[in-house]
Amino acid sequence: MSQKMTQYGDPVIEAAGTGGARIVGIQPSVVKIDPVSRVEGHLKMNVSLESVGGQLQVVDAWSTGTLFRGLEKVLVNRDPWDAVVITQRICGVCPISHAMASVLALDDVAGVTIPNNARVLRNLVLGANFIQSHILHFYILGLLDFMDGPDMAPWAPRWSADKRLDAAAEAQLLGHYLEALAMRRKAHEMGAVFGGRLPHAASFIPGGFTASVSSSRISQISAYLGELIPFISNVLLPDIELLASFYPDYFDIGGGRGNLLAFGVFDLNSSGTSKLLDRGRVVNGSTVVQAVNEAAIREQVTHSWYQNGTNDLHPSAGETEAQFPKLGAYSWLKAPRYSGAAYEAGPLARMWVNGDYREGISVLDRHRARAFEALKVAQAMQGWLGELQVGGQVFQQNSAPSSGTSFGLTEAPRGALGHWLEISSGKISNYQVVTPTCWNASPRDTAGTRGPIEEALIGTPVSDMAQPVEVLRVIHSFDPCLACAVHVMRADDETEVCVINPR
Ligand code: NFE
Ligand code: MG
Repeated sequence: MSQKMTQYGDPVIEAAGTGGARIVGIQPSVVKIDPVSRVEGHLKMNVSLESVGGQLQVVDAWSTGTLFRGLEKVLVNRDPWDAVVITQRICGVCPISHAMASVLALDDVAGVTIPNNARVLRNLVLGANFIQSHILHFYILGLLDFMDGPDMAPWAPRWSADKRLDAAAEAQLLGHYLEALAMRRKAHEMGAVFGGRLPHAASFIPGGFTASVSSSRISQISAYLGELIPFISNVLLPDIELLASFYPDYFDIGGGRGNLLAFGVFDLNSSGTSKLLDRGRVVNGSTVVQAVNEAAIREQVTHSWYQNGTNDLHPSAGETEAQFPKLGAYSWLKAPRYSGAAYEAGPLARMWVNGDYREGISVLDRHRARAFEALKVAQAMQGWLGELQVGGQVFQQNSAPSSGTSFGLTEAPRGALGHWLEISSGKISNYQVVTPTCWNASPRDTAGTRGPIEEALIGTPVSDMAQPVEVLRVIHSFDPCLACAVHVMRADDETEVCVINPR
C-alpha cells in the first residue's frame, strides 16, 4: 500500500521533511463518509476523488469497520452447545444463518445425522429470514440512494445529487416502500411459525430442531408464501426494472474484480451433497465454476487492528487479539482471502455460481440477483412443505465430544458464512466466525490488495464531492452488515473508536 495511515486509520499526507516523514493531515482529496447509514452495524468509507478525463471519480477507497465485535472471545470456555445461542447475537438481521453455521459445526463434531423433518424445518426458517432480509435491503436500505421521497424522516434530510426518478416513479416506489414494511413483517411471522420467537431462534439445536410439525402450521407457511411470492414477482422485481430504466449506467458501475464465492445453502438431502444453492466460486466474472476448498481460506490482519503475529491464519487456528491503535491498520474487520485472493460474497455470487443469473456484475445486477434469489427461495419453500412429515421426528439425541474440531459452512442473506469450532476438555477452546461482510468490506490484505467493496468503488463517477451519493449506491449494493453485536465506543471521542481491554 502506497498510502500512509494515521494510527486511527485515516489516509494522510506526509511532510517532505529531512528528518523522515511526518504526518500533517488527512489527504485533501479524501472524502470521509462516517457513518455510512442504512447498513447494519457501523461502517466508515474513505474515498479518494480525482478528476479523470474531466469526470470526478473514485480513485481509491478504504473500508473501515469501526466497532470491535469480539464474539469469538465471548465463546471461549463456554459449553459447545451455547454457541448456537451466543453466535445468533452477532446480528439481528442474519441470526438464523449464524444458528445454521453453528448447528452444522456441532452436528458434525457430534457425528449426528439429523432427521429429515429437522433439515426441512431449518431450511424453512432460514428461507423466511432470507426473504425478510432481501425485502428490507431493497426498499429500506438501498432504494433511498435513488429516490427522494417525502420531506420527512426517514427520507429527509437527504442528498439531492443525481436524483432522476419522475413523479410517477417516486409515487409508485413510495407506496411499495410502505407495502414492503408489511411484507417484511409477514416474512418474519412466517419464520416464527416453526422458528419460535424471532429474530433469535431457540429452535435450532444440534441434532435437529425443537418444533412439532402439524398440518395447521404447514398451512400457515403456505398462506404467507401465497402473499410473499406475488409481492416478489409483481412488485419487487418490476420495481428494480423501473429503477434500472432511470439509472441504466448502474449496470456498468460498481463491478469490481468479479471474484465470486459461495459456500452453498439449503440442503436438499441429509448428507448435504445436494443444495438449492450450490457451493462454488468463479474468478474474474468467468462462467467456469471452480470447487471451494475450505483449507484455502486465510484471514489477514496487516491492515486490521489485530496483532500482526496473528496474520494469515486459517480460521480453525484463528486468533482474535486486538491491537488498537496500530499504524497502517484501518479496520476492525480482518481480510479473509481464498488462496490469497479477495472474493465477493452474496446473492449475486450464489446466483452466478448456480447459473441462475449471469447478466453482469454491477450495482443493479446485485439488486436483481438478490430479488431473483428471494423468488427462488420462496418457491422452493412451497415445495419443501410437502416433504414435512406431520408428527414426525425432529431431533436425534447426541452430545458434543470432550474434544474435537469442526466447521459449519452456510450462507447468510449477505453471503458465505463460516464458523470454525474447537472443543477441549468439554469446553469451546477456540471459535472463529468469518462473515460475508468480512469478505466484502474487508480492508487491504498483506499484499495490499483491496477488499471487494473498496475495489468495486474504483472508477465510480461522483457528480458532487459534497454529496457523494454514487459511492453509497455502490456500497449499499453489497448490503453490508458490520456485525452489530458488541458495541464498544465513546461517541464523544474524536478518535471514533476506543481501546479494547487496555493492558
Ligand atoms: Ni448482520 Fe450477516 C448476513 C452474517 S453479514 S447481517 O447476511 O453472517 O456479515
Ligand atoms: Mg472473525
